[in-house]
Amino acid sequence: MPSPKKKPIDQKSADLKPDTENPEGQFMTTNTGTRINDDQNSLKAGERGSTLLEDFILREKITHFDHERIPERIVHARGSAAHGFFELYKPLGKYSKARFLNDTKIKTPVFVRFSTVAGSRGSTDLARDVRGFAVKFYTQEGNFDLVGNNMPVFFIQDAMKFPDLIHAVKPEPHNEMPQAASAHDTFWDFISLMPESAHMIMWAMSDRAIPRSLRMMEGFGVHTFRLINEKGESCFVKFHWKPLLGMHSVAWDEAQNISGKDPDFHRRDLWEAIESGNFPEWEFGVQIIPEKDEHKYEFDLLDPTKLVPEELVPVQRIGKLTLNRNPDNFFAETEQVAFHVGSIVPGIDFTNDPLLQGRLFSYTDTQLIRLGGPNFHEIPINRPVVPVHNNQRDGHMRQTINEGQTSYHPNSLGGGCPFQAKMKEGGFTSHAERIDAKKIRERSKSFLDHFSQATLFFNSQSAPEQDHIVNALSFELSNVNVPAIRERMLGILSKIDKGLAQKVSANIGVAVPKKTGQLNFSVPADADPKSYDSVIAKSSLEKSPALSMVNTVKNSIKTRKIALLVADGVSASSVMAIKKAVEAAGARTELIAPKLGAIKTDGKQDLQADKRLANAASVLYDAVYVPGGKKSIDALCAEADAVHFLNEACKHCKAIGADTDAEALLELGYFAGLIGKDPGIVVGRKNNVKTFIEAAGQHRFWEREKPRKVPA
Ligand code: HDE
Repeated sequence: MPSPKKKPIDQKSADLKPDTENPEGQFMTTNTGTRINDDQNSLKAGERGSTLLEDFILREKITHFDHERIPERIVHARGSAAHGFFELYKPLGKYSKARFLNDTKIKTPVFVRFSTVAGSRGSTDLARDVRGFAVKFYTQEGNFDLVGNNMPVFFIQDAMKFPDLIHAVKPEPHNEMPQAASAHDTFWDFISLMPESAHMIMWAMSDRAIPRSLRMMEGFGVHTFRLINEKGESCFVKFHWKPLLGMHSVAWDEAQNISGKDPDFHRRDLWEAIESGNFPEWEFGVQIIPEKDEHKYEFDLLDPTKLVPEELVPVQRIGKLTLNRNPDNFFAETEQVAFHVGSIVPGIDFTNDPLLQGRLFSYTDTQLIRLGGPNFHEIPINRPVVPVHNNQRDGHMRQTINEGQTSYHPNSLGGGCPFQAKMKEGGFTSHAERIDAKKIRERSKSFLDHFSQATLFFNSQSAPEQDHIVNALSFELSNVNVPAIRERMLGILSKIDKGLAQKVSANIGVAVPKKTGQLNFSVPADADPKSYDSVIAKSSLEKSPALSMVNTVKNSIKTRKIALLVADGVSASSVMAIKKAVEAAGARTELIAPKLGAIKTDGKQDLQADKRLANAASVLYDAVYVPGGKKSIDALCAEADAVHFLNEACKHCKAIGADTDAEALLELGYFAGLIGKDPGIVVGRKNNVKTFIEAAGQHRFWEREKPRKVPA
C-alpha cells in the first residue's frame, strides 16, 4: 500500500502561526526560527569554563559571519546602484518589436549599477578610470540588460585580449600596487604595444574619466546591436544615455584630494541626491543605421574601438530613465546583482562584434564563481517580473520548489509543459543572418585603422580639455619606470597628433621615436601591413562637437553643493540671501565654520554649522561663497584652513563669491590678483548673489589654469 501523502510543512499555512512577533518589534531568532534568549554570551562550562561545542547559536552566528564575503567582481568591483524606472517617449515599432520600446504607457522598472573598472571593492570612487553604466530593465518580456560604460568605445577589439588588458591594469602581481590606478608600468607596457587602444586611451585620459558625479555622465552600449521589428527586419543600433544635468568633471588634482577626503564621494552623491528627491535622469538615445548602410562608413560598425559620430547619425532621444529609490541593502542588491549582455528580449539582437561575442560567454561564467552556483537568477534583485518556467533543476541554493513529475521536454506526463513559444507568441528567435565563411583566427582589415577616431576625438576637444589630456598622459607616463615604455607610447601618440606627442615628451624626459611598432596579430593576406605606420587613415570629419564636454548644460546649479564659510558674527541677512537664492536655483548650501554647534550672527537667531572647517574641504563642493559680517571675516582671516579652502577652490577653477565686506578674506588667497578680472570670482558687485549663481552654473573656469602661478 502506498503511504498516504504527507502534508508539506509550509510556514504560511494557516494552522502554523509564526511565533516571532512582539508588540515592540521582532524577537531575535536563529536562522531556523528559534528565539534567542542571550545574544551576549557563549555557552560555557561554568562561569569561567571553556566554551561548549554544543553552542549551536554561537556556531551558527560565527559560521554565517565567516562566509559574509563573496568574491568581488574581477572587474567593476567598486559600484553603487539605484532603482528606478524607464518611460518611453515614442514607440520604436518601425525598428523594434520589444514591448518596452513600443508602449508609452508602460513604466519599466530598472536597477542601475555604476562602477569603476580597475579598483577593488573598497577603492576610491575618484580613480581615473572608465565607469560602468549597467542597466537592468525588468520588462514584461523578461530582463534586458544594457551593460555599458560612460565611454562609447573600448580598449580592445577582440575578447581574446580582455584578460591581458585587465591583468595589465590591475595592481602589479608581485607587489599588489598600485590600487585603482592605471599610472604604472604594466598598463602602459600593454597599451604601448596595442595600437588599437589609441582611441579609448584618449577618452580614458580625458576629463570623462574623472566625473563630478555619476549623475553627470553619459552612458553608452558601446557595441553595435541590432533592432528587429515584427516583420523580422533588422537595423543596426547604438544605445546612448544622456544625463539631463549635463556632463561635468572634476580636476585631476581635485580627484586625488577627494580620494583622501571622501573616497565614497560618488556613492554618497548618488545616495544623497535620491534621498533628497533630486532623482537623477537620463534620456535614452538611439542611433539607427539601416542594414543597407552596414558598409557605408570609413570604420567598421562591428569594431568596438569606433563610435558613430552623432554628426553622421543623429541620436534620437526616445525615452527617459529616472532613478528614484536607493537600495534597501547594499549586499543583497548592489553586490548580488548579476548583469549579463545575454539577457535580451525579442526585438533586440546581437551583432558579430568580436568583443560582444566574447562577453556573451563571460557574464554567466563569472556569476558561477562569484555568486556560487547556477541559481543566481533566483536572487530577488535578479528575478524577472515575469514567471520563469523551464526544466532546469536543482543546484546550489535552489529556491524554487518545482512541483510535478516532469523536468524534461518533450513530455506527455506533464501535459507537454512548459511549451515553446512561437515567434508570434513572443518566443525569441535569433536574427537569421547569413553566414558562409572560413574559420580563421585573424583581425579583419576593416579593423586596422586605429588612429583616425583618436585624432577626431582629440581635435574635437576645447583647448583646456586638450591640456588636460596632455597633463593626464604626462602624469601617467611619469609613473612608468621603464623609459622604453614611455618612448613606445610617444610613438602611438605621434600617430594621433604630433603636437600632443611633443608636449607629453617635454614632460616625461624621452623623445618621440621616429619609427613606431609592429602589429602583433595576424591580418588577412591582402592587408599585410608591416607596422601600424602603414594603416593610418583619416576621418572625413574634422571635428565632432558632441565629443566635447564644453558643449554641455551650463545654465544650472541644480543639485549642486555650495559651501558657505562662516564664523561667529556673520551677517544673518547675507547668509539668508545666498541660501535663499541657491535653494531657489535647486542647489543646496552647507555652513562651514571653525567649530561645530551654534554660530552667533549679528541678529537674534543663531545658526547651526553643518561642517567643521577642519573636516570639510573645497574639493567636496561645487563652489564657495563667503557671506558678510566683519567679526566673522576677521575670525576666518585668522583660520589658515579658510584661506586654503579658497585657494583650492580657485586652483580647481570653481566659482568663488563674497559679500561686499567679505573681500578681505579673499585678498589673503594667492589669487587676490585675479579679483575683478576673473569672471568666476564674484566680489562686492551689485547683484553679486545672482552673478555668483550664474558663475557656479558654468561649473568651472578652466582658463584660470593658465596664468596660475602659485599652487594651492
Ligand atoms: Fe565587462 N565584465 N567584459 N565590459 N562589464 C564584467 O561581469 C567582460 C566589457 C561591464 O555592475 C564581469 O558580473 C569581458 C565592455 C560593466 O555588475 C565579467 C569583456 C563593456 C560591468 C566581464 C568585457 C563592459 C562588467 C565582471 C570583453 C562596456 C559591471 C563581473 C570581451 C560595454 C556590471 C560581472 C555590474 C562586468 C567580462 C568588456 C561593461 C568578468 C570578457 C566592452 C558595466 O563577466
